[in-house]
Amino acid sequence: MKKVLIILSIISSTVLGREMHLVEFSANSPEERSLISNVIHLDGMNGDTVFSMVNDHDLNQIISYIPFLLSNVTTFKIEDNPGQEEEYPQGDEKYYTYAEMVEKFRELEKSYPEFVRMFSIGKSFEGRELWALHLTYQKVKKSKPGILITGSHHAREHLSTDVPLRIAERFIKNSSNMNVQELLLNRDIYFLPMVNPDGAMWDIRGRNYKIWRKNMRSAGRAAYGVDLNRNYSHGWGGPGSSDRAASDIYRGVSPFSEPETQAIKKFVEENENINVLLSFHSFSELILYPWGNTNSPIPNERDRRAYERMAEEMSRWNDYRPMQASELYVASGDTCDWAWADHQIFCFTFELSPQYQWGPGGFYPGSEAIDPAVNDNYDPVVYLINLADNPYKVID
Ligand code: 0X9
Ligand code: ZN
Repeated sequence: MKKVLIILSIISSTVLGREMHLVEFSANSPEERSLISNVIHLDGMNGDTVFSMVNDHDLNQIISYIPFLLSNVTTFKIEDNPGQEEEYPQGDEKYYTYAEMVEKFRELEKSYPEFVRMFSIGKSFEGRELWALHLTYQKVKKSKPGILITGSHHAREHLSTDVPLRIAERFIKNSSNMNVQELLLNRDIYFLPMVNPDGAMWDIRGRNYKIWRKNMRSAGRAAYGVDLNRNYSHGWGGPGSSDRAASDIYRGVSPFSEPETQAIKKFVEENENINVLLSFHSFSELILYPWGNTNSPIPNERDRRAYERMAEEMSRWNDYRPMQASELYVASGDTCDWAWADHQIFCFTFELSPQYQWGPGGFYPGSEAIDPAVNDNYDPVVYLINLADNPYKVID
């Protein structure tokens, strides 16, 4: 019996009793940042200092491979999970849990049946439905250009669920507005606010944040998780991703090895009308576009001009900084590299607010961060919905 208990506590300690380390580096060039992002994932930067919250495994990797860039380490104890309650910690209850999101979808579908439909694109690793909203007048049957807007590939980036969900809600409630009417008649608009519901709900379980990033794929009984934003196919396995399961940028055993990314792949393949994709993440206030896995720009000048113009226009509303994703750091297997390379879908990653916050707090900016982030990003989303018929119209 004792033996069983010891084994169980070892297994659970790999999931529960964790330490996370705030590591600081001095690195002022994209080259130096990419040296770091080859080993771990980066969370924020301020001038020539960058930082990341890493687990034990990743700290060891840093010490082995890039000790010369390391300037400081502060260790945080992640509290053990005291219960099963899937609710946000006190003060943050305004954020949508998975159950609340499903309820909200039901309510919107019921209130606006002519143009709101909820549907699932598949199931997560733990078996949760991956719920999406389809906004379009169902009775108008013609081919319509499509757009997909996603959130929470990464578990701890909860704001990236609330922003698309609340933007969808505002858009629906604005349906008497002429411009919104027009778009509901002429576009297929898809919102998928929680790509990684297992990870997101694990991150809040017991009302304790766990700074969890990946999905909940497990080896035996211990979750190690796959970084869903390293699991797409274009350039999979390249720089800025890891083949080690314990790494926070673990890419999985093969491209699309995860049910969550597989479901997105299948959905996009089945809906060839999707021309634009927006993937919400947090944080740093950035607008990122391909490529992310190489410093080379995308090859065609016309495409590049369209991307740059779109990013510039959107930054006027949200004041986020536009850049090629690899300029932040090089990372392989992300959503946008795949969407662009395999489907010629104009794809942006938005890193939401805050622009900068030292330590783990950037992922948990409190409920007061929700409304400003929704306000800042409503117009960029409507702009992209509009452009889905022909993104090149921004330069033609
Ligand atoms: O590293 C990521 O997956 C994204 N940042 S996050 O802090 N939300 O994890 C950025 C992905 C952008 N793509 C590349 N830099 N390749
Ligand atoms: Zn992210």
